[in-house]
Amino acid sequence: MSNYHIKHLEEYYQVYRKSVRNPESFWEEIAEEHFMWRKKWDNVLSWDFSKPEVKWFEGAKLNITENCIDRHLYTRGDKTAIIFEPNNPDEEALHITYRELHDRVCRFANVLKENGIGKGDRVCIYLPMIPELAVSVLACARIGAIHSVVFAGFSATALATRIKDSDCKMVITSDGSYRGAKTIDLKGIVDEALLECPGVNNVLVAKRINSEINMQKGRDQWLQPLLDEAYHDCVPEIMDAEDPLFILYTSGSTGTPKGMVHTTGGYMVYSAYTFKNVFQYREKDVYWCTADIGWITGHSYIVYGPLCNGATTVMFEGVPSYPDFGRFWEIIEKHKVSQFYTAPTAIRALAKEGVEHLEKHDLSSLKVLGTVGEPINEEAWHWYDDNVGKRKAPIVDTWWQTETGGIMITPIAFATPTKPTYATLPFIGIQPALMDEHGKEIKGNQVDGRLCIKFPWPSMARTIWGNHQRYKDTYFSAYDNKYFTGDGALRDEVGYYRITGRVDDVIIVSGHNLGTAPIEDAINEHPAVSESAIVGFPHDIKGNALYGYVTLKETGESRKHDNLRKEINQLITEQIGPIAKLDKIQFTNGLPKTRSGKIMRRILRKIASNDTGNLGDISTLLNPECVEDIMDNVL
Ligand code: 6R9
Repeated sequence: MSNYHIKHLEEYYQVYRKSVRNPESFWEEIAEEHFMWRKKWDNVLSWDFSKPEVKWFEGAKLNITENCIDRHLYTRGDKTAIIFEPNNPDEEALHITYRELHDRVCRFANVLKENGIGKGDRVCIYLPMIPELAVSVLACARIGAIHSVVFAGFSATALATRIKDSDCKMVITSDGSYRGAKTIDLKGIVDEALLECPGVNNVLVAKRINSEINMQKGRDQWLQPLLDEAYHDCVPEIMDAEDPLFILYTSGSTGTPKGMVHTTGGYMVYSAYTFKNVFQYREKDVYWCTADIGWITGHSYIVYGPLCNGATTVMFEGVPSYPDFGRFWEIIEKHKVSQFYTAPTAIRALAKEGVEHLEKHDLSSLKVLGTVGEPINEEAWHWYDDNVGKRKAPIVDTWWQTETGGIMITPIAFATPTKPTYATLPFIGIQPALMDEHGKEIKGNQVDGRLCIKFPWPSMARTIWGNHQRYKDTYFSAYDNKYFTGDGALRDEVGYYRITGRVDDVIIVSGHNLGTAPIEDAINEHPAVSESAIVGFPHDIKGNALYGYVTLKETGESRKHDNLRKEINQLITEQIGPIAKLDKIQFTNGLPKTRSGKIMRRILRKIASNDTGNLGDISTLLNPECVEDIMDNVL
């Protein structure tokens, strides 16, 4: 029985049973057979969810970039590792072989070292989807520096918060970025962020758009001349399996973003093993994940998972709508993509444009389709299946999180029969549980509850940077001895899971997790605003859009509401980024509150979604009278 390339459902069940009956020997076998270690582990797993503390492959020594690059050099040196497809289709795509990738990563690693970066230092990467992004991530890993990639759509304030939280010494950025027909002044954003970050004394700048930018003497350096000068080989730093590999921030329901810390050995094993099995990657395949490396999907399934398997992975700089809505299909045809992994929000946006764009392109290379980021609605699922996969390519609806590091509940392509809107079965080694509100596990099928995981898996985040207590409180305190995901789920009659969405105050807009608190904080900074509450409401393309209820300080505010709306969205854009802008802003005289003063978002959510048939008991509210007023003025 092969643990890789599981071929049918029965084999899945066999391997699954093996993986949960004896997780340690199962993962030990995978780790031994498929990876390169400088020293084997003393102990496969030790764990205690009450602390919480989890260690995989303790005592083992490795460097993940040797697994992603060096070990392929003999057998796949001339194979393309990364295909870079630029924003502008007239610019030539770049094919970077494994040998070239080795050269680029080593040079970059040497530049980092020459600039004082060493093992354990944090480096913030704020780059568009250009090759330097993947290369800088790997260069950090090569020398044991901890990368913290910040999505290049975040604002200066959001960037500064993240740089400061993990005390980054260096920022890697570019002069600017292309986004469809627009350019974005990334370096300007970095300059603004760094006004607040005295700890950063080194900025490396990649040239992408050739714009005039400010280079601060003694701090900023152009990257390319340094790379040209650098030596083309770099001995990898030998890391412990439990040494941190990266920090990646994710929004919480309250407070500041959480810097999830992922470690080296377990993350490598799990991201690589899931990649190969879920997508059934074969040697000649070209795999394309449309995510940005600024999100966990890009970390695990553009960079680490594919490269560890010696795959060819596509990096796309642009957007699905530029120069027109046929761009994705054009790229699939051009590079003969076999596995295509995208988000429901992109599928809905493309479906809205009709099928004429699709019909112009040959998509016959596609074997497997994937989705991730939010629940996929039935209509979008069928559109994807009928028009993109022509009902021949299985759809893997992969549920997972920044915190989980890798795919957790998913079909395995060709092995697991798919079912629209269902993420289907737990991946090998994953032990889900559905919990009721009293903290009891709900057994059996045809049930729903809150989704927890009962047993550690290799790529789980180990802590929140600088705040282990928050890690414990957020994920391990709701239920005894279980990891709580924040999602609700149901289990159907055959044991398939369907994720029903967040049960906390995180709202997923176009696949981006947004916490309500930071957005409300931004709004409340407007001098005219007294209080605000944000909820999600269904949106055709984005999945959810944001609806804000805002109360103003003086009744009879003389300024025009439309101006206020603009100013509020401007504040949000400055503090978080344009992805968090509100679609609708309703000014109200009050917000419904419990007697303990908590805003009842549940009611506001129903009103915003036009679902006011059953608002539940509102008589216990502190101010039930405001509900009617809000309903009368709903937008
Ligand atoms: C990988 C990623 C995590 C949250 C997660 C859930 C939602 C992700 C999903 C899905 C339904 C899927 N989510 N995949 N919901 N079906 N296939 O997206 O990580 O950005 O941390 O988001 O996204 O709510 O809890 P992250």
